Amino acid sequence: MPQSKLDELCINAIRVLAMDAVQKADSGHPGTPMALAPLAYVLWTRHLRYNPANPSWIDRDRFVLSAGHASMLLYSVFYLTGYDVSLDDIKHFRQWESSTPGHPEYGYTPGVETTTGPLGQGLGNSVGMAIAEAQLGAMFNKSDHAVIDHHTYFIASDGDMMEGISHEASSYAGHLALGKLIGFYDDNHITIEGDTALTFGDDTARRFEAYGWHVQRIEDANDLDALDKAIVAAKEITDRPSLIVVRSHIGFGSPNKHDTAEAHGSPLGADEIKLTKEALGYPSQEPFYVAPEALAHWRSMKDRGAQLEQEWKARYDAWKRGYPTDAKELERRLRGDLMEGWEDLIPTFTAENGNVASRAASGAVLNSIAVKVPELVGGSADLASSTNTIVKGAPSISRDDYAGRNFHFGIREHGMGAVMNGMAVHGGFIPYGATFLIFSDYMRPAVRLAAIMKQHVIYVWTHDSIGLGEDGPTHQPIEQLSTLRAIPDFTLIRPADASETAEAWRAALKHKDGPVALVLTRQKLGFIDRTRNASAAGVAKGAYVLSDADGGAPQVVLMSSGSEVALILEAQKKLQDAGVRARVVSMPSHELFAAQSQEYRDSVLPPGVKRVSIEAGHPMSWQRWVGGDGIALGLHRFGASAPYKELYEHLGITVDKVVESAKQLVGTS
Ligand SMILES: Cc1ncc(C[n+]2csc(CCOP(=O)(O)OP(=O)(O)O)c2C)c(N)n1
Repeated sequence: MPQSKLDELCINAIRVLAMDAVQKADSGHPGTPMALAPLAYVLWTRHLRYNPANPSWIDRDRFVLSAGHASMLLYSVFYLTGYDVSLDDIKHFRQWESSTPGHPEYGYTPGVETTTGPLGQGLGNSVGMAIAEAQLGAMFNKSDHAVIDHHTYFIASDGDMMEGISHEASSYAGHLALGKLIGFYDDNHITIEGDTALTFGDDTARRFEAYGWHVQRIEDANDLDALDKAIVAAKEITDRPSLIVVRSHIGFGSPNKHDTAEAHGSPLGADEIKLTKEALGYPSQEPFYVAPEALAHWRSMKDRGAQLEQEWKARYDAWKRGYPTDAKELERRLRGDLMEGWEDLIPTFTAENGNVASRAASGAVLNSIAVKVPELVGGSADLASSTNTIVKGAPSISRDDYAGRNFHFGIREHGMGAVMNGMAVHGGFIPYGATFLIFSDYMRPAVRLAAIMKQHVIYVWTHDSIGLGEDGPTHQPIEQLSTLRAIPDFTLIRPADASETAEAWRAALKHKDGPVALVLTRQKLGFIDRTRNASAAGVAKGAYVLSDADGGAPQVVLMSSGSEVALILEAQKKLQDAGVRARVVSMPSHELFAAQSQEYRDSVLPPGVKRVSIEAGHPMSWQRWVGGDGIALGLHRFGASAPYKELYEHLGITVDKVVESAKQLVGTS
């Protein structure tokens, strides 16, 4: 189909809005929206199934702008097609509390499916979305009804393709043969420092072919017909993901800035915008002008979208009538409600269980509750047997069985994190992903985004300290606990025994507005007798008095988490023998505790009573709780390769150190 005058006006409207918004904001990225305007036009007017009036329609196609800096491409399309994004919002691009932030942010702008900007993440999220679609489809569609049946599209730039995460996610997508995943690679040869020839010689098309993707090439990003045909072909390929490599020219239309790095991330300037509008033959120089006939055509997408959703709704209703139990279950999952009675399945641990590593207790809890939490799906980055994250007897997800709940993410921690985020924002799942705590570093950019988006994902991070022993300093986390605790809207729970581990899972599943990490031991932990100590239910409040001082108000508070709680229990006894009344506080989660009332916090940590904390990690995050006159014991050095009991002794994570510090504070040393 040749480009008509109307097509041209519609496409140039995107270019103009992008140029003008960036110019007004005096910052932003005009070049890529200008280059990709034709692709957006073809996609949003001919292919993408969406309803601007209902951005949360569950069976809509998903679109992810992995090159998040090109956000004006999205915002222009949202305004033009009639999402709840006004021209005024476009004029407030990048301003305080506007719905058009610098990079697309989940929850801020109707239509934005996920937060992007850190390059590569969006690509990873789209793989997760495509997995979620395939899983829900496999679980809920019937031979006569496809109620979950949509595509996931993404646009990736050179930067997305250079980032390592693109390898992890695309390799996994190829392996799973995600046939409804369709990506566009914006091959414009330009990054911030200049021509990609400076640094990037990959044959990206062949790279994706090697992953098992179907790949097409388009030589001219302005060729609507070629774009249209390629998308049609990509949709017809159902046994593999598709990549369409689109040769484009950044800043297209700008006489002096097209094909330059300058067009990437700065306003074109008033003079250049004038020249560009002239060169494009745009009917007006007025900023933010959209020709009425162009807007009318774009806005006809509202009717198209309403009709698409209506047709789907009719199919959905028929399915719901035929399969009411399935419908009830799908609707529950999409609402994010947990199934009634799931908590009854949380096991109770007793002295008979003996000493149990918290990773093993976690595996037992997961396996007990799994049947009543079917939306809890996940796995590990090739550490299933070490992290105890397999649901026994359940099938694994594969290209032949998308309904399998056990995931084998492969040794792709970063990709795993991004896939989990994509699944979570898609809806219908609480994804979990496991690895050693030390390798949380390998997935951290995705973890941070889960927190920014407040997504309900669960990390199972085991081998959580020098307590892992012989594997040595490369595997022993030191700074991880404290630095993870510094992530806003992130909850970390490090349980002290099997009972706290069960409560940690309860808290993790109930905490719906952000990611939760369960931080678990490799080594066995002693059984804490709950008939003599407080109930582990205190985990829900982040910290609780596990064992109070005998014979009067405490003179000192001892605090810890995880494996080191055993040390402070022991220290309490020794102090008592020495005539010092010590309270033992188990603090599995700083964040859950910080969220409690001042009254509760004071009841656990009485003001004026000095405090000692101990944790087999860097003590930075404990300073807040011990205060200026307390002592935070921990590690200021890397660990070492040795049996763990020896390491604790050599590195000073000992009962004696706690006793000594407490005595020092109380003034009896
Ligand atoms: C992980 C990450 N590193 C660095 C950046 C900063 N950055 C933004 S865009 C970009 C590269 C721009 O080149 P390209 O991806 O080709 O985008 P285009 O110029 O085509 O818009 C960089 C380095 C980022 N957003 N994310």
